[in-house]
Amino acid sequence: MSESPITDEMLESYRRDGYVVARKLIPPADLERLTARLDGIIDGSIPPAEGMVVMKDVMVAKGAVQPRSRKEAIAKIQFYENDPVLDSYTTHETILDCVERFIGHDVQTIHTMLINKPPNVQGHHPLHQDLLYFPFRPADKLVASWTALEPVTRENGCLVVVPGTHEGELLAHGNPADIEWLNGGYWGVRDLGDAKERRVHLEMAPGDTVFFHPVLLHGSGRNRTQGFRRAMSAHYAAVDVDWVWKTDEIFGDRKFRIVRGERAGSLWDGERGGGDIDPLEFLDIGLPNAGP
Ligand SMILES: O=C(O)CCC(=O)C(=O)O
Repeated sequence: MSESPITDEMLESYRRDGYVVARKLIPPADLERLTARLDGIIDGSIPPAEGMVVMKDVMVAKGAVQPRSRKEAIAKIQFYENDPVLDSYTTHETILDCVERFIGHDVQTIHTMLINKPPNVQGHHPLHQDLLYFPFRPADKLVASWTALEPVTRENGCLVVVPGTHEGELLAHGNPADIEWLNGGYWGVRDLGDAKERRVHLEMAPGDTVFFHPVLLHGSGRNRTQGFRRAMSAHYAAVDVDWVWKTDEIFGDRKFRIVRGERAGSLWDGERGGGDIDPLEFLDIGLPNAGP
């Protein structure tokens, strides 16, 4: 069996810090295929696959910024799993070899996303915890992969992480003060304590991939350049996780695909809903039944 790209040392650092960066994990030829496909979807020459959500930046949508191209207008693509080229990232053998090291051999994918941070918009992502968005537990059986498609720097809004925060609890999130200029769902942790002072900026080269725990506090800065900051991500969970939210209404019939292990190729068939947790308990944005 070939050696995993995640060495024992890297695994130890993931367990200690809640994240680890694997340098040059995705080869240039694969990155080129992914970015060409993304370019085509963004410029409109490739129609979005079924279920794919191509989102404008909110400042563009509200007319506060005039984009000079379609590429400058689009902030994010969610749910790319029905696009075979983009989805080759989710099922990339090298990514899955890494994911296995963090959460075990039987793996399902639970979310897919691409972020195209254009210039001239607010576009930062407040410090948050991804567990807010997922009904599965235990948290240790979830992991995100996030790959730089081009150079990612402090100037263009790299990811920031707060090492060790994955040892904590899921915290209350809310709207940041500038929510008017941030896209829907960009919630931030309400009480950050000294987390901001402990931030680490993850500058990355194309193909570098960070794996992080769903309780890790992380976010990203504004793109202060006139270029783009594009990254691709997927979230994974072990197959034997439990659904702990009371409801299954938020995700409806979203399909959770098993991509590695004995049942690869089938869908997660655990019971949805009926847990103890109301996801809105952690989201104080004035929604009905959010908060106390
Ligand atoms: O790519 C970014 O700028 C932020 C991504 C992020 O925070 C996330 O995937 O949870």
